[in-house]
Amino acid sequence: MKFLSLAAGLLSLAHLAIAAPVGDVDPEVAASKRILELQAQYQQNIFGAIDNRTTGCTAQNIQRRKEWSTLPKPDQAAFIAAIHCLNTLPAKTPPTHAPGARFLYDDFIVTHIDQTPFVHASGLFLPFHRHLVHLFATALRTQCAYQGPLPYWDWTLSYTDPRKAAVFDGSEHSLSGNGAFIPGRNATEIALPGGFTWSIPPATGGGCVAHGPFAQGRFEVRLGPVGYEPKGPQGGLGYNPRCLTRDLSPAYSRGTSPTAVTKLVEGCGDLACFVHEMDMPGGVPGGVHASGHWQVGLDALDVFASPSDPVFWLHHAQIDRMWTMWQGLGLKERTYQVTGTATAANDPPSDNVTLESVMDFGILGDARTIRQASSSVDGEYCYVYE
Ligand SMILES: *[C@@H]1O[C@H](CO)[C@@H](O)[C@H](O)[C@H]1NC(C)=O
Ligand SMILES: *[C@@H]1O[C@H](CO)[C@@H](O)[C@H](O)[C@H]1NC(C)=O
Ligand SMILES: *[C@@H]1O[C@H](CO)[C@@H](O)[C@H](O)[C@H]1NC(C)=O
Ligand SMILES: [Cu+2]
Repeated sequence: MKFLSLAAGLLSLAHLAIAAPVGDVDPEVAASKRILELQAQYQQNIFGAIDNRTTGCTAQNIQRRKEWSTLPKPDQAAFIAAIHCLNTLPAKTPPTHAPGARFLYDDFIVTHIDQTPFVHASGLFLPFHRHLVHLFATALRTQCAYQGPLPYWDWTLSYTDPRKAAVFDGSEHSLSGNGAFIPGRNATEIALPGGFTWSIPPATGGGCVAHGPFAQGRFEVRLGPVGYEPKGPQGGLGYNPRCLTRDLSPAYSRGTSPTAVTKLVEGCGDLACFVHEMDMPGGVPGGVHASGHWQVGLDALDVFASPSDPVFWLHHAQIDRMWTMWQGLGLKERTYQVTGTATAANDPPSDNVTLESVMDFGILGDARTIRQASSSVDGEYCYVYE
């Protein structure tokens, strides 16, 4: 691991030297441009692979996932309405397992809580979350008649301050904005996979989300917290109704800068580097995955129950976009790579994963192997990021 991170560091230094020539080119501006080029190359490779197909996933039927701000306004409204809809249909989770699960939306949180010890900081992280996002997208469509593209949140666009993100502008066409500012709060000590804790200092909010579709009174969080105090009853599976809270943090949004993305997507030649760079760049917790959660704050900080905040789905679509782009820049060699073990931070120790390693989705659906979740166009998935 040490050797890998050193190698990754050297690679990324080499990259910076090329991307920031003598002069005053802002490396973040250069990296933003580079991401567009990488995105175009990835798309070209994907369409090159499926162009001649007449069955399965074809250039005609492929679903296009879009950045929130480019989603047409009626689709934004329909997406928000579909999330509210999932919060009115009855849960399938038996009350004996999770007495706090009342609605279909909660089923997703329960599976995420139950699987957290296996699917974070492990070889199952990327494939598990890809399939979870797919199941969520499928539920929006089949249970709640959402017809539009699945949105993602490109946090590089607002890396200087998440309060500038379209997804958080607080309007009826956003996922609501910041939590109300509460002065004098303490840091939140969060439990990370593998028995680590991490201290998240207070930022610009801290209270209930006050405006928009998920404001207090219009949206309820019921499960958790599991990953910080005060914890919810019954290991976070009990009934703990409360408002959605956020604490948007410009300190942590720096972790999702354009250069963080080019380092990850362009700087890594194998999946071991990619996963390490995504979660522990330089051996320190952080990276674009954690920084996406930490810049939102509070409910989103809970490694177990973070799907409570609807932005979870857009963040994880963006994480999946990173993996999909990386795979798409080397489809043949990269699509079916695996790395890591099947437990968080390998605690307790477990075997290295293989393509046949199985992931459990609880009440949401049948188990899947890593192989089944590896390609965005060869198996049951058929989507491209625009
Ligand atoms: C698709 O078909 C064209 C025309 O027949 C051919 O030139 C090209 O090599 C094919 N591409 C793939 C990926 O099979
Ligand atoms: C902050 O933490 C201290 C020490 O644990 C505690 O005494 C204090 O009440 C806390 N303040 C708030 C606002 O929770
Ligand atoms: C698991 O993978 C690591 C990293 O590739 C390797 O060093 C180790 O030998 C593997 N363990 C087993 C039991 O195969
Ligand atoms: Cu997760």
